[in-house]
Amino acid sequence: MPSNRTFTMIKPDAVENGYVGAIINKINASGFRIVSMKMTQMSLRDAKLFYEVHKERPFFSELVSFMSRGPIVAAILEKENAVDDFRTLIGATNPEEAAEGTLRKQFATSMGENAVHGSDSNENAEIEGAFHFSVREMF
Ligand code: 3AN
Repeated sequence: MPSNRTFTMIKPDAVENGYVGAIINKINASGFRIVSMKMTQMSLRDAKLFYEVHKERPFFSELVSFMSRGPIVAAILEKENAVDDFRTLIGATNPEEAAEGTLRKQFATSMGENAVHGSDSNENAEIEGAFHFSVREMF
């Protein structure tokens, strides 16, 4: 995946709360082009694989059960400096520390249920995008 792309998921809490449209609007308004997008649900096994890097963290089992409890919206986004700019748009992991105007400030409820995922490096963006999309689903 080119380095001007990132991967995101609108997480189960935000889907349940009806925030999908508002989040996509804000992503578009912030200059990201949608390369790939779908609504899908991860199995527990999918979530464990996706978050394998966190498997030793104390919150791992809470994280994977949350991420597999309902549908998500997965997407690949394109923009210059996509990974860093998207991390800025989503805000800090803890919504109480997220800056005004960020997606987590507006839509997240807690550290665990924080509405939106954004890849933390170009390398992970590529791995995570390929986890959810085939090349035929990248436009
Ligand atoms: P970020 O998503 O901001 O990159 P990471 O990579 O540290 O944060 O954590 C991945 C995900 O794990 C977070 N989005 C959040 O859902 C969950 N998480 C992180 N820290 C905690 C925590 N202390 N308690 C519960 N869940 C957490």
